[in-house]
Amino acid sequence: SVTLTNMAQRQRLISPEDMYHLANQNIDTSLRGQQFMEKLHQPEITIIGEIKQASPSKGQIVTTFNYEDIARDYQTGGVDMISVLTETDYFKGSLDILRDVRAIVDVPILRKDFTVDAYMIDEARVNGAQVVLLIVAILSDEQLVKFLKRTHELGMVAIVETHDQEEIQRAIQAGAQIIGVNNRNLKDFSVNIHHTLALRQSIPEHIALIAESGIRSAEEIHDMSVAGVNGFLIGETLMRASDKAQQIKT
Ligand code: IGP
Repeated sequence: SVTLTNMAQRQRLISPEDMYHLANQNIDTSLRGQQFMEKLHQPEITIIGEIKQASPSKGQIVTTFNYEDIARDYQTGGVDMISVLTETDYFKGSLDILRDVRAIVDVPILRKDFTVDAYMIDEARVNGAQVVLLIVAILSDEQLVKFLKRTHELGMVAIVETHDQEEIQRAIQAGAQIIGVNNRNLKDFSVNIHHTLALRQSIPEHIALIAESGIRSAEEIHDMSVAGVNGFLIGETLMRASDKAQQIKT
C-alpha cells in the first residue's frame, strides 16, 4: 500500500498541510545535526563531502554517477557530513538520491537545494536529511527567521549561506548558528577562496563558519583552518577524485 510518507518521498502531490504533519511525525531525535554543530567547534577539521553530478558552471562533472559508492567512500574517508544536491534542473539531483544515500550511511546529511518554502524543509526531513541550506541572497529577513524556526522545530540545523558582509549581518540578525560563505560568486561563477578568510572577522566566534566552493587542496584547508574557518564543503574536487576516501584522510 502507498503510505502518505511514500507519496511524499516520491514528490507526488502532497499538500503543504500533509507534508507539515508528516515532518512533525519525523522530528529528528538522532541528534546527528547537533553533533555536527558541536564537531564544528572542535579544533579538528570538519569536512562535508558533496554528491553532485552536474552544476550550472561546469555542466556534467562526472561521466559515471554511482552515488551510493560515492556515499560509502565519503563515509569511509571520514567525512562529518554528506551534502546531497536535490535540485533537479541545473544540478541533476533528486530527493531519491538523498533517500538512497540516507539508507546506506550514518553521517548527517545536508539537503543541498534552493530552499524557498518551508515545505522544502519538511520535505528534507521526511526524506532523511538533518541539515538544510538557507541561502540569504534569495530570502527575505522574514523568511529567514521563519525557516530557521521550522528547521529547529524539526530537530534539524541550518547552514545559512552568505556571500558578503551585508548578507552575513542578515544571517546573524536572523539567528544563524552556522554560516556558510560561498567562495563562488553566484552572479558570475568566479571563485575566490580568500573570500571566506576576508569575512571571518565579521562573524562572532560562537557562530561556526563553513567555507564553500572551489576548495582544491589540503593546503588551502590548512590555511583557512588556521585562520579560524571551522568547516569545509567540497564538491567538485572530491567528485573528480578517483581515490575519494584517501583524499579526505590526507
Ligand atoms: C561545492 P565545489 O566548488 O567544491 O564543487 O562547491 C558547493 O559549495 C557548491 O555546490 C554550492 C552550491 C550552493 C550548490 C555552494 N552553494 C548552493 C547549489 C546551491
